[in-house]
Amino acid sequence: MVGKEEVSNSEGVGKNVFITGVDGYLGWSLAQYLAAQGYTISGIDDWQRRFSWVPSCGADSAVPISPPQERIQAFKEHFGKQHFEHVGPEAYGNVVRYANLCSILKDFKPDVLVNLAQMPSAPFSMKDFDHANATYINNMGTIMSVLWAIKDVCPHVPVITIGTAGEYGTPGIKITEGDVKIEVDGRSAELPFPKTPASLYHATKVASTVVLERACVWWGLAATDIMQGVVYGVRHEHMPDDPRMANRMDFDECFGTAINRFVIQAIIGHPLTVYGAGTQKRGFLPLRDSMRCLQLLIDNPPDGGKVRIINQYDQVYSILELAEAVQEVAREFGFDSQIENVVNPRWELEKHFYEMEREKLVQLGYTPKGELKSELRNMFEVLKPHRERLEAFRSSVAPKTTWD
Ligand code: USQ
Repeated sequence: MVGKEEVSNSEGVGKNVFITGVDGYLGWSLAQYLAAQGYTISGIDDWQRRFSWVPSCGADSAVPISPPQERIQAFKEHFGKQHFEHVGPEAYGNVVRYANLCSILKDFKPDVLVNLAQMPSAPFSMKDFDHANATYINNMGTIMSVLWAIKDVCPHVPVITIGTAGEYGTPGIKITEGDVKIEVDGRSAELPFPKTPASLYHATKVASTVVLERACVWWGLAATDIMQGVVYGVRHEHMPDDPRMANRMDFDECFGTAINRFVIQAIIGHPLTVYGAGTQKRGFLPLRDSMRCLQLLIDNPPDGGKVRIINQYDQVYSILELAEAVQEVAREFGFDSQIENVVNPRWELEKHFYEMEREKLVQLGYTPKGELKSELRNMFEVLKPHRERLEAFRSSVAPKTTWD
């Protein structure tokens, strides 16, 4: 058991961190990352990803994850006094969430709130009206509940929300971190960086950014909005070696993201599905870096009254470069994988300029390492033993959702 006293000398030790979406890919990972270093965690989740969204795509997590109650039990065994408040599927609905959230926040008295409760898939959001509408209602409803609950219960508590680097699209100019400074009639002025979101899902993030920015101005909230790149990986160094604590990792066409999908495709002998020419570029970061960055932002809250925009990624890669790196590492593990340039199902530029400022996290202590191949090796080590299980979900891997 990891005791609270014996762990880290982080500035955050003793902080109460409340996580919405605590059962998800980032949420469950963050809960463990922080608890192992002495933070006290509480969280909430309505389990839609686990019981509804991913199963509706005919898929499941690549690594089996334990039922919620077993997870919570294991968490308590490993980390002691930290606790969870889960909201079950019967509590869907924003009003209920708001009321629940208010009473939980009054009870838990957080020092920081991290909002990860989002439907995070671009293809899922572009399937049809019902999926688009469900995405909109969920993602906007969550940010609404979180901001109003913070305002009404604990307005001095900093809030961190996960936006996405996909809010920017590929604008053809350097993406800055925060406002664009311009000159109007000889005076300097600031405009929000222009956004051209890549999907309806990404558009809900743009809308959330607008609402968050206004909440800071209207109510003086202290908020951080993270424009995060694509996260990959399955573990970090603070996860106990206990299958009950395993983190989910998706690989289906909707909830799997590029690198995670390529690794599973290599393991099950499916061609690596590079969309179009694969020359499109994005910022990527390993799961452990995402956690480290979140910790730095939790430990260093901004002043109230103005939203802090953070660009969060490790390195920029083209999709083809990534597929080739996965192919190379797969060979070390005995998999001979093929790359297939499939017709791009998305509305996106394939040839474009891409440069994104990332200064604020580095100033806070983040060191981007660009250790793609060693992270890939970790992934193959963890995921290779699940090959047989993964085969069963093969039909969920190929892209089917198109933007038109
Ligand atoms: N791609 C492929 N083959 C695949 C899957 C994806 O070539 O099998 C390409 C896509 O066309 C796209 C890129 O990889 O150009 C990234 O796609 P993705 O599915 O890995 O990620 P995306 O839909 O952009 O969204 C994900 C997360 C989101 C996060 C965002 C950061 O779901 O929450 O914030 O990555 S960013 O990509 O910068 O928008």
